[in-house]
Amino acid sequence: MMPGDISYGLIADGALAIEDGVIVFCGPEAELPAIHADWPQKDLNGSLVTPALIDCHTHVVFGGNRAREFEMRLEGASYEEIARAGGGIVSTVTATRAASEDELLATALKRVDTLIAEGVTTLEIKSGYGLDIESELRMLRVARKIGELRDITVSTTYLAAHATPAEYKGNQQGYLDEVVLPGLELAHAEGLVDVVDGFCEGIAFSTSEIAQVFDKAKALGLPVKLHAEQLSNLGGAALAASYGALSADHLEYLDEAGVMAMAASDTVAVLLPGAFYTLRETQYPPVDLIRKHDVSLAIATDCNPGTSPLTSLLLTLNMACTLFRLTPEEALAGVTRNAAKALGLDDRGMLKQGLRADLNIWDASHPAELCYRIGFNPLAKRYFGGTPCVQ
Ligand code: DI6
Ligand code: FE
Repeated sequence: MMPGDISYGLIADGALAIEDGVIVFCGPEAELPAIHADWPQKDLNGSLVTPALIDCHTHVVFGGNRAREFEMRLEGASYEEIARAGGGIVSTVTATRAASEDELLATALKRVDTLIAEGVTTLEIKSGYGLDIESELRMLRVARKIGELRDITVSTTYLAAHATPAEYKGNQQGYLDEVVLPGLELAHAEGLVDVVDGFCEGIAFSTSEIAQVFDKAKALGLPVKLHAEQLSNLGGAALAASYGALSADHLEYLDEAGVMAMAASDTVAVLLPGAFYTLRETQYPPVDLIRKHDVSLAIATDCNPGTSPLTSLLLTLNMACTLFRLTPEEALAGVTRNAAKALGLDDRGMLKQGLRADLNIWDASHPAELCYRIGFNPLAKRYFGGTPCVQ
C-alpha cells in the first residue's frame, strides 16, 4: 500500500460466501469457515469486488426531451427564466401526459439499461412529470414495471409537488388540494409509493406548502425526502429534517443551520453533480460543513430531461470528485451504503454478512479506478441477490 493510502475497507485476499441471495461470509480467505469448503466456488483472480451501485435520485420516466431548452440556455436564457416562461418541467409534463404507458416504459428502459450496464442494482424513480392524478399514477406504474422487468430493485417516489401545471397557474393551493394530496392517497392505496418527495424552491413550492404534503405522508405512514436549497435557500432542508426525512437533495445553497438540522435527524445529504454541471452552477454544496457535522453523503445521477440528462453513475462518481472535491472513498460510499440509507434500505449497500448479495466484479484492482476514468466502463459482472445477471 502506498503512503497515505485510504483503506476503503478493502480486503486484500478476500472471500465471499453467498446463500439464498444473502452474504453469509465476507472477509479474508484465510478466515473462510470450514463449512464453506465444499461449496461450489468461483475464483475471481484478484478482481475488485464492491457492493453493487445504488442510484438514489432519478427521474428516468418521462416523455420527450429538452434539447431545445439546452440550446436556449446556450443562447443565454437561465433555467429559471425558461421555467417561468412555461418551458422547463412543464414542457416535459406535456410530453409525458401525451405518452402511453408502453411508450414511457420503452424510453425509460433505455435509460435504465444504461445504468444497469454500469452495475446499478437499486434505482430510485420519481413521478413528477404527470402533475394530474392519472398521469402521476401512470408514471409510478411504469416505475414498478421496470422493477419487474429487470434484475433491479426500484424504489418509487411520489413527486406530484414538483411544479404547478398550467391549468392551476396562480392557484397552487388548488393544485395541492385537488391533485397532490388526493393523488398521494390513491397512489398509496395502489401500493405505488415508497417515499414522498417535493421540490421546495421559488419556482416550485414553499416550505408551508411542502409541509402540507409531508403531513399527509406522515398520516399515511410514508417516509419523506426533499429537493431543497438547489437554486436558493428557503430552509427546505431544515423542514425536511423536522419530519425526519430520509434525505435532502441538491443542497448547493444549504447553510450551516440546515446542515446541523440534518445532522440532528440523521438525514442523508444527496449531492447531484450532473445538475450542478448542466446548469453551470457556481454555488458549491457545503461539503466541508457536511463533513464537519458528520452528515452522511450520497450522490446520484438525478437523471432527468432538464437539468441532468445523465445516465452514468460512474461519470457521476468522477464529477463528484472533480467538481465537489469528494474523495473517491466518499463518492463510492455515496453510491453504495449512504445511497441505501437515503432510500431507507438497510439490507444492502455493503459487503457484509446478512446483507443482500448485490455486488459487482470489476476489471479493476483499486476502488479509485471507478472514480477516475471518464467514459469507460470496467464492469465485468453484476450480481443481483446472489444471481449473476446477463446484463
Ligand atoms: N430539480 C431538478 O434538478 C429537477 N427537478 C427538480 O426538482 C429538474 C427537473 C426538470 O427540469 O425537468
Ligand atoms: Fe431531482
